Amino acid sequence: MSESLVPFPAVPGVGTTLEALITAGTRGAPGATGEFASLINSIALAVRIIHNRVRAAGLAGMLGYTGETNVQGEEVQKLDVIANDILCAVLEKSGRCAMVASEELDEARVTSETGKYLVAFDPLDGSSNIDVNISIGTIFCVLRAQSISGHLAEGFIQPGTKIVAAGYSVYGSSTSLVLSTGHGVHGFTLDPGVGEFFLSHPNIRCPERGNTYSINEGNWARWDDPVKKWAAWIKGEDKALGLPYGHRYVGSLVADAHRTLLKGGIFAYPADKKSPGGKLRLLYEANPMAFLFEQAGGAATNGVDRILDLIPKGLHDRTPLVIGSRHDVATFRQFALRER
Ligand code: FDP
Repeated sequence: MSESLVPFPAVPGVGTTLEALITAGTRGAPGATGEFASLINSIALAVRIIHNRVRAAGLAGMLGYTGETNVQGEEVQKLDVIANDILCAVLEKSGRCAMVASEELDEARVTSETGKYLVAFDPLDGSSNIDVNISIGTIFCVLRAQSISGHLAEGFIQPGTKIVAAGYSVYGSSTSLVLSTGHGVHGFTLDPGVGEFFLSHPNIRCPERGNTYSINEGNWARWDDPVKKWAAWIKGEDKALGLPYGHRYVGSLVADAHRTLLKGGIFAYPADKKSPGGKLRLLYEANPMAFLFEQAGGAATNGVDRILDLIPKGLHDRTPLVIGSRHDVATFRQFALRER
């Protein structure tokens, strides 16, 4: 049995730190070496450092663009680079991570010859919200290091079903870290004075059905008919069906996903005429979120098919993404299938 497959203790107490829970969760597991716990604690350390930089960004000249564009052709913000460098440096120092893949790196990068794990991340999600002080975050997932045909980087090219842990942080009114190692989902809140993540949301469950939908309505003209029909339906008046749903859209995946995970409802970034393959990245945005939503009893599809079953072709593949309450994701799917 792998050390990552050990459940968290059943009744985590008040004042429980992330580090204590992770360590207790892996202690005593057959074959446990503490490497997985150490890796997760390193990611939490990187998140705490990024939190610190985000909080001071307006004062320390860290806002604005670098003048570069990333592999996706998007303008790179200074904080994107800072967050990426922090994660790479901390994971390299940990010695537990063989390779990293990042939104900000064209290719996967070797970080340790001996590491047992691969980590894919979006170091600072919601870049367009950085300069206007709206919630942003970090998204990551952990896979086992394996070389495919002698290429370690190919280990990233696996379906999301192979993920052993995933999480995201939100740098919002507080800084939270939501994490799953495959045994449910737990939320932690940073006490900035103490510098520790404390368990604040044990065993998060995404409600079976919600009353909020989250989508960039400004893309209406670019959507296919099924998406237009679904969007018209969900904001139509029908008391018996619980309609209309309210609309919320922050424009940072971490923030929109976090609200949807806790309160239920649906977040959708479908394919459209501008982004025919979808906008969000499969390996380090859609897959980690899909893993978390499924672990919390919710669902995640590309509109029709399960996200975690998709086989990536490259590190920076994009996909349409529909996540949320099972009922709401299933209803979206019915609209999508009707016109096939
Ligand atoms: P951003 O463009 O600000 O980097 O990761 C991409 C992302 O943000 C997500 O965080 C967010 O959900 C989405 O794109 C927002 O896209 P739109 O501005 O097109 O709505």
